[in-house]
Amino acid sequence: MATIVIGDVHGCLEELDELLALVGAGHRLVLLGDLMDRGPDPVGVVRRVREVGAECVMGNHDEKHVRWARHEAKRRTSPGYRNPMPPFPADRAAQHAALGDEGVAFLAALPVRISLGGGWWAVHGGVAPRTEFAAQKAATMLRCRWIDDAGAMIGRADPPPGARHWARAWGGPENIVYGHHVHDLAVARIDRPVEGVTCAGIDTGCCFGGMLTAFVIETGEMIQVPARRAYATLREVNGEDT
Ligand SMILES: [Mn+2]
Repeated sequence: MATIVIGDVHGCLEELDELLALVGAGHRLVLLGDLMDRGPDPVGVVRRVREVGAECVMGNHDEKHVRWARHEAKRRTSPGYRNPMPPFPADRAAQHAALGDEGVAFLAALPVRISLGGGWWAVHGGVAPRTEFAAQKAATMLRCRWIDDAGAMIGRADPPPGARHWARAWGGPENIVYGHHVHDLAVARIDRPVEGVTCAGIDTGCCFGGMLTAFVIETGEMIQVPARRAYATLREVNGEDT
């Protein structure tokens, strides 16, 4: 039995099913979140993840559906309350409706980090390099991409000149596998920021026509399935956090 981590699925159910068939049964499966949005069947992806008994960390897109549901529930019980979030576009709203209360409850219960053994942890986005792993904030683990010279997360969409990706500065000792940031549409990114510490970025942009990537913790092997097609355009994706 291996521990196999799967990158951002974003509704790409056919590719997920192909990858699960390649991987085979009997392994510990951990998804990196962002099951929702962009691809054709996010609700089917949520169903499949539950069917196969996979674990999953929460992604920022999953969290957004949870937050939307909470605001809408409050609005229904308090007619004067206004949902402060920008409305979902029509396709996203339809996916949200199809998710239902039970699907929202499933997403709401997802942890923001999962221990994988062997000194490895899974998070969706990243960590702030000068903060110890146990003290990382949920918002950072959900969304971090770029950091400033002090090692703090840069919250803005477009990184200022000189910003670095957090994985190039993480001091460990934990090894971290993450999604969220598409470094490349084909090749997963491996950083070894300090001796003995590995960060593996395995979101290879399946929903943008790239690859769905699985990473085997024990061996470092990557198992990939190409996207059937591009379901969304990559424009600004690495700066878009909403
Ligand atoms: Mn994300």
